[in-house]
Formats: sequence, C-alpha cells, structure tokens
Amino acid sequence: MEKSRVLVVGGTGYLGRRIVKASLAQGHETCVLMRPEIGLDIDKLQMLLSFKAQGARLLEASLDDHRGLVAAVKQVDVVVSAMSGVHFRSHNLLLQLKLVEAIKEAGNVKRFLPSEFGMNPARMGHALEPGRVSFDEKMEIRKAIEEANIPHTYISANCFAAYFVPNLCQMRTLLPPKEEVHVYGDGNVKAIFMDEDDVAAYTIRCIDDPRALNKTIYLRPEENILSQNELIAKWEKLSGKVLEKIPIPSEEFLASIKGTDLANQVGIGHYYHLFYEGCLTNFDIRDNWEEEASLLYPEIQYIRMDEYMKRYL
Ligand code: NDP
Ligand code: GFR
Repeated sequence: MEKSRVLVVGGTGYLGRRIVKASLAQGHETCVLMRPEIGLDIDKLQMLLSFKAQGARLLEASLDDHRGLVAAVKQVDVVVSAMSGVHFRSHNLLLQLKLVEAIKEAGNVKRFLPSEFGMNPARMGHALEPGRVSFDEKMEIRKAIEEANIPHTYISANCFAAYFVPNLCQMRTLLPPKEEVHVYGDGNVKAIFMDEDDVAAYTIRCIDDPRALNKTIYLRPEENILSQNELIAKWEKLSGKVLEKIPIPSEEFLASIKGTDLANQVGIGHYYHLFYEGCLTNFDIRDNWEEEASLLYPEIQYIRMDEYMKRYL
C-alpha cells in the first residue's frame, strides 16, 4: 500500500526533529512546517535546511495563517503535531486548535496525531493543580478533533528517557547524581522509560496502520517497565558507584510545591502521579480503544535503559 505523505508540525522541536527523522527513515514523503515567525532563529532555520537536504519538503505557513495552513495540509495525508508542552521550555498546546480548524476545512487528512506523547490525559482527570493544565489542554484538543470527526491516533509515550533516566528520576537536573539520590517513597513504583528516537519510530510506524485508527497507542515495552530502584541499581552497576539513597515521603514531596515557580509546581504534580501514584502502570490496557506498540510492532528493537545510560558514563 502507498505510504502516506506526512506533515510534521513542530518539526524542529525536541521530539519533532526525531519525528521528521523517523518519517524520512520509514520512507514517507515528509513535509515540515516552516513558520515565518522563526525570523532570526538560526538554529531552527539550519535544522529545517538539514531536513530539506535529507529529502524533506519545507511548507511555509504560520499557525496564525488559516489559509496558508489549509494549503499546507492539503498537500499531505497524515499530520503529526509535536507542539511544545514542557513548561520550562514553552507550552503552546492550545495553538493546535488552529491546526484542527485547518485540517477540518482541508478535509483530506487520513490521520492526525496531536501532541500528546506522555501520560494519557484521558486517565489524568484527577491530576493535581497546576500540572493538570497539561492534561486539560490535551483533552481540549481531543474534543476539537473528535467533534470535527478527524481520524486520529493518540500516542501515550510514558517517560522520555533523557528527562527521567540519567538523573535517576531526580527533578531539576538532567545528569546522574554523584553522591546521593532522593527516592520517591520506597522507590518500587513502576514507570516506563522510552528512548525518544523509539518514541518517534513507533509514532510513525502506526500512522498507516488501521489497527491504530481512532485509538490510543501506549508505548509500554516489557523491559522498559522499571522502578526508580531498578534504575538506580542499573546505574550503580554501570558506574561502579554506590549512591546514598534518601527516601522522600509523599507528604514531604508534595509540601515542596509551596513557594516554587509555576514550571516546577507543574513538574512536582507530574512526578507525584508518576512515582508515588504509579499512573503509568496502575491500569491494564483495555483492548477496544487501546493498543500497546511493542506488541503491534515487535520488529522495532527498542533501546533498553542500561544501554541508554552508557552515554552518561
Ligand atoms: P518543544 O518545546 O521542543 O517545542 C516543539 C515545537 O513547538 C517547537 O519546535 C515549535 O515548532 C512549536 N512551538 C512552540 N511555540 C510555538 C508558537 N508560539 N507558535 C508555533 N509553534 C510553536 O516540544 P517538546 O518536544 O518538548 O514536546 C512535544 C510534546 O512531547 C508535548 O506534547 C510534550 O508534552 C511531550 N513531552 C513528553 C515528555 C515525556 O517525558 N513523556 C517529555 C517532553 C515532552 P517549530 O519547530 O515549528 O518552531
Ligand atoms: C511522562 O509524561 C509527561 C511528562 C507528560 O504527560 C507531560 C509532561 C511531562 C514532562 C515531565 C514533567 O513535567 O516531560 C518531562 C518532565 C519535565 C520536567 C523535568 C519538569 C520539571 C523538572 O524539574 C524536570 O526535571 C528533569
């Protein structure tokens, strides 16, 4: 069957650039939105030019330019959005409402993947303030998609390795601890950690798969379902270092939300759900509207986390 033509929106972003790469690697005619607003952002422009050199087409349109966006969307079959959503970077998920409007008017899109790629927002109705905004906004986008009857796939990618693994799930750092590690509760709550290139590979792999139509696809490969204690043990084994473990009870962790900036308050809420509540693994994947990617695509050799950690030695 003919491979769909793909438009990536947010293609120079942290995940977006990996989605462009995966789309090209999997043989899709790949377009990347080039926004006029990038102005003098030389890194973005250079990245877009590198995508063009790798065979992608750059489609010029602003999210604020409805007609331009419709014209861009009309040139493809599938749209994948990797719009920003991490607070200390930028957070513009609701801009996707303009993209939904353009897709609705264009009428030709066979699959739209909105920017999700984390906890399943449909399972986060109970989420703590202010972090709940991430999920409420993603649900607002879903509502617009479903009201417009746009065929879609939602990707619940669990934890991006670079944000959660080398730092052994510590907040406010991206590097391994040297002496001590704060352990959330007893450290035995299971989460799931994904190399970001694997997130992109699974995302593109499902765009032409009817089994993923109008479904939520979880990225939950068996060997990457790990607790914080298991991550710590892997790092200690690799590095030959023993770290002092300092348990942080949930009450103390939640109390630390006071007086900190909004981005960190959002993060604390998210980390509470991830590592005290176990929100990624405290449910079974139902079969009717949910699938698990490593079962659908066993041919994808996903990176294990001891392998991932090696680059930080
Ligand atoms: P980035 O912060 O890298 O931003 C992605 C893109 O958003 C930018 O490159 C830009 O697109 C676009 N964008 C940002 N601001 C604007 C604006 N004002 N107007 C138009 N476009 C804008 O995103 P991430 O890769 O960090 O996040 C992508 C998704 O992944 C989010 O849904 C986030 O929640 C999720 N995520 C999940 C994680 C996990 O652990 N599960 C970790 C990190 C993110 P352009 O390229 O056109 O300039
Ligand atoms: C795991 O799913 C998600 C992760 C999600 O559904 C939404 C957002 C995220 C964020 C995490 C928590 O906000 O992506 C990465 C991480 C961002 C973050 C990392 C926030 C505060 C921090 O101090 C931090 O330190 C590494």
